[in-house]
Amino acid sequence: MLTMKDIIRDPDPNLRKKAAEIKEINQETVNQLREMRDYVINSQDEAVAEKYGLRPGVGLAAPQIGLDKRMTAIYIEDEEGSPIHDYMLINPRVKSHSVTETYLPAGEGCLSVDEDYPGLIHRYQRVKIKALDIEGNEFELKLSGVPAVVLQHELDHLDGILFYDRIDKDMPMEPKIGARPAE
Ligand code: UDB
Ligand code: ZN
Repeated sequence: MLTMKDIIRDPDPNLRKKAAEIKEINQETVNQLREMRDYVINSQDEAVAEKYGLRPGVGLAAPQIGLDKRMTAIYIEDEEGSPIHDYMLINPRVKSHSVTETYLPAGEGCLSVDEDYPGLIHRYQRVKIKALDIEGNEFELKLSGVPAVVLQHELDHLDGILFYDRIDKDMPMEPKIGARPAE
């Protein structure tokens, strides 16, 4: 089971590399991706999170556990605790996105970043990606708003980008023209 000690922290150089495409989806890769999903699910279970000291997360990318692989798990529950977004993505790539941008009004954090970086991170309001599932089948995923923000945050990890790289140094709290807060 993955815990916080498995999650590598900024400024570890592994977080700054472009992760490698997955050539063959073998059992080891599938197991690793399932473990990543399990981390996110466990971390949102109050009892489990408390017991193991897990920081509640909505997504985790392979480079965050030191793996040089383009894969990520996202798991988001609604208010009642039912999963509304539950994805394991292999070799995800953006096919198209909106012109409109969005942002989380409270800014972002990261399981791999212990420091606070106040400021808005502008991301696309809608994104369409293609990815492979654990069986190697290609599928398409269209997300908007908060889940789209989470997805783009995780995709950034695969390219060695951290959220604070995207904060405007001169006007960190200023929404860009036309950008709307994520819902
Ligand atoms: C998170 N959680 O999991 F919009 F209900 C963050 C942490 C770093 C604060 C734990 C989070 O944003 N939860 C959240 C957000 C919402 C609504 C809600 C819960 N990540 C995942 C991460 O670091 N992945 O690499 C950071 C998020 C910042 C924006 C998207 C992902
Ligand atoms: Zn992150």
